[in-house]
Amino acid sequence: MPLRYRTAGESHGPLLMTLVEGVPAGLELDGERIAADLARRQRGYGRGGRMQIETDRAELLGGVRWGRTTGAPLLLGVHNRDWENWRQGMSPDPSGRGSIPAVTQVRPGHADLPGVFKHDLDDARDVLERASARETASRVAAGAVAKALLGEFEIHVGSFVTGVGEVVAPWDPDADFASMHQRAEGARLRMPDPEADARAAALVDTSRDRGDTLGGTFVCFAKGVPVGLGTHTTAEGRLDGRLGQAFLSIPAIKGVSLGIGFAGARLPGSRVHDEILPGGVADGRRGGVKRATNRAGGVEGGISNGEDLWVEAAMKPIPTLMSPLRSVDLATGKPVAASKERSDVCAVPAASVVGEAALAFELARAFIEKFGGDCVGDMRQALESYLDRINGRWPTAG
Ligand code: EPS
Repeated sequence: MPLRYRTAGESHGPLLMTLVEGVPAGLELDGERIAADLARRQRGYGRGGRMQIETDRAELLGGVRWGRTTGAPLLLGVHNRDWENWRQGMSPDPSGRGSIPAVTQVRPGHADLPGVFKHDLDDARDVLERASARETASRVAAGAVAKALLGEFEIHVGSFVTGVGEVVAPWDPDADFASMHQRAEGARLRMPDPEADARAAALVDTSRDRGDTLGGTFVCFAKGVPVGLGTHTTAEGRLDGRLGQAFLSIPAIKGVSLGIGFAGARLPGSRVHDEILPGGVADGRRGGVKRATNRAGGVEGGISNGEDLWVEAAMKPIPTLMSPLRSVDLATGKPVAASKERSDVCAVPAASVVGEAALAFELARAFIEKFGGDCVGDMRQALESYLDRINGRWPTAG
């Protein structure tokens, strides 16, 4: 069965639900690990008041018994504490109608305007509640399950922020990603370089004072990915295309590159492609060869090539501005300032944690396609026999 997830629930509704199908049986699932990732998503300098209200935890409501998955669909629920303040405004019961004003002064950059037209609504709250990046808590919960599965096979996912607004930290694509991630964990904006992190924090302060918001860029990576996930044979099976969809479906993500991406388009082939050298790594996941560089980001022809997989994504600034842009009131047709409500100044650090979830989930999906997904033990055997084959075929030359 393919691995997939579905989410439901509104930003200010009672809870966010995540249904994950296709999780193999026999996976030890630690609720604390899921909670830790949910907490990481809540952090970062520039987050708004909502993060003071919430302490996100995922309740395991199905598919896990005595700490282990059973092979049944997983059901996870993240309760919204803020629901207490929205019982009337977000009530499913008609008695709540009119208890809060309709949102009609639609924000440029948010789903408000196209969503109202598409669904024939007269209150953009019916759109924004679901378009809100709050939904990414559900994705992080699903991603934490995927990370637990990948962790069984020594595949580890991490991230770091490479830019916040105009503060861009130079970084080397051949750097040790794990140590970049480690440094990001303790940084205010998840930038591994302390000097850049401090400048980014100062920029967040200035933007807040101006009633403005900031976007940025971040890298997500996976170490230990075996050669051979994804396929060159079909459009929908290509791993790079799938990662593109996974990242671009995260709210506010406007760009994604596999490896050096756009920069590679401006260089000759001799400075882009990663030369193949004899001699694999100790864990033998790339078949007795190694690369001089990793500009491709670990994917060639839609297939993982055994190098670290890495993706850089671009997040636009949050569309809710405290000094609002011009808009039109959909109730009157008159020009107005766009609506404003509690929001973040910058959520790039949070987006990098959501990106980890996107990467982990897509990799876990591709991993299950290749190695089966009924139970962890069968997958382990399938992986071992595959690694024996590729390492036998391509003898390690030292
Ligand atoms: C978010 C929760 C939201 C915002 C933010 C992300 O909470 P509230 O709307 O109650 O303040 O902080 O949402 C947006 C930026 C957006 O555009 O919707 C979260 O949990 O990540």
